[in-house]
Amino acid sequence: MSWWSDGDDADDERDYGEYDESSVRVRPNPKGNKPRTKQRPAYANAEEGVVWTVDRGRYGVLMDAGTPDEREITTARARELGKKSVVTGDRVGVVGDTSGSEGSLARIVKVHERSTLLRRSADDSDAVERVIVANADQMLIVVAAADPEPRPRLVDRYMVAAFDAGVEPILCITKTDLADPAPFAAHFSCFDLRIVTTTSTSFDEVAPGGQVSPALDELRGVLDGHVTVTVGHSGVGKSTLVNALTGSRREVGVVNAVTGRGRHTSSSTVSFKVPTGGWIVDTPGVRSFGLGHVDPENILKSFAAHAIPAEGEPVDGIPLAEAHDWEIVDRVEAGELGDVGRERLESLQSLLQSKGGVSGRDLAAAADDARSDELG
Ligand SMILES: Nc1nc2c(ncn2[C@@H]2O[C@H](COP(=O)(O)OP(=O)(O)OP(=O)(O)O)[C@@H](O)[C@H]2O)c(=O)[nH]1
Ligand SMILES: [Mg+2]
Repeated sequence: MSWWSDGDDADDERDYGEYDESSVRVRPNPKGNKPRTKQRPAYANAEEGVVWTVDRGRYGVLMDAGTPDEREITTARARELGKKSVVTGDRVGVVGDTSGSEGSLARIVKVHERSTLLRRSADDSDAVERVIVANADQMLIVVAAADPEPRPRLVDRYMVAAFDAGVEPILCITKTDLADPAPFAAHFSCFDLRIVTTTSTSFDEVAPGGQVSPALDELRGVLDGHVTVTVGHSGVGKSTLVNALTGSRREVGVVNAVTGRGRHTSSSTVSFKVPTGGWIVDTPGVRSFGLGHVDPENILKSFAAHAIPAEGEPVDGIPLAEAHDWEIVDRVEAGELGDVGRERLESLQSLLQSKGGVSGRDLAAAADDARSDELG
């Protein structure tokens, strides 16, 4: 179940800098000759590739992507990388036998700076993070309209993780043949959040009536030009979706009729190229998605930044995105984002509480204090 244990210990961005090429240690040289830089020759010869999967200490790397020489090779991590983790999506420098021929094993000697890093922790009070994927710019939050039952608060969690990572969240509601997705989608109507829906017929390339499935077409449009990581509970249909979009053959599981839970069918994180453009990363479903590593201050800020006021002008003329945390609480309470906004705020406040950070009550008290300051 602990799919991340296939890879390396998660590290954080502080560690990251320590193993950067620029910080190769150069010993002082009393003779004043050129400094000794043991590793430089290896780095200079390194060829560039992208990690597409991590499996038990071996890293699948795609070389020369998009050229006639495109090939998948198997690599291991060079010792020089120290504790630095290598995760799916990493852009890496590779040396050794990069032919990809049977039995060949090359070495990753360099991990390039990441544009984004999506992580989670085991639980909200645990600051140790697990890295899920590097360099993704979109997160497809996959929930099923039914079987398993969707939970709005889990989507809130994913959105917070996405905002924290600098990744754009998109909600995908699958299995709309089993239930109407509209009531679930309505929970997020106060957000500037793109929502796509799919049914089992979305995956028959040609939908009944002879046209290419509009849902699949829309999804391809969403993915084109992006690296998109799927997240969601086991059994929601992530692998089904990835298979339909890319022609991959990821195993799909069944949802237990009694518990309504998936079987944790996928156990590794794998990227696939979408033939019409972009990359999609299939991840294993996890039971919890801890946010112990997220700065509590970012939680309400990202909420405000993506909120769409329910009606007209903001109550006090200042856009919610520019309001203080306590002001957001006040204004949502005043109905600026409707009932849906209040429900979302409550969810985020309980998230803050479970992180042991600022509680909703603290914020409400701050709002009261600020109000009485203003009054007198
Ligand atoms: N009715 C219906 N079933 C679907 C749909 N999409 C997927 N399924 C079924 O849902 C089950 C689980 O699908 P998977 O793709 O394995 O789910 P997953 O999210 O990859 O699950 P994990 O790998 O365990 O995280 C399979 O039996 C699929 O056939 C859909 O749109 N409608
Ligand atoms: Mg799967």
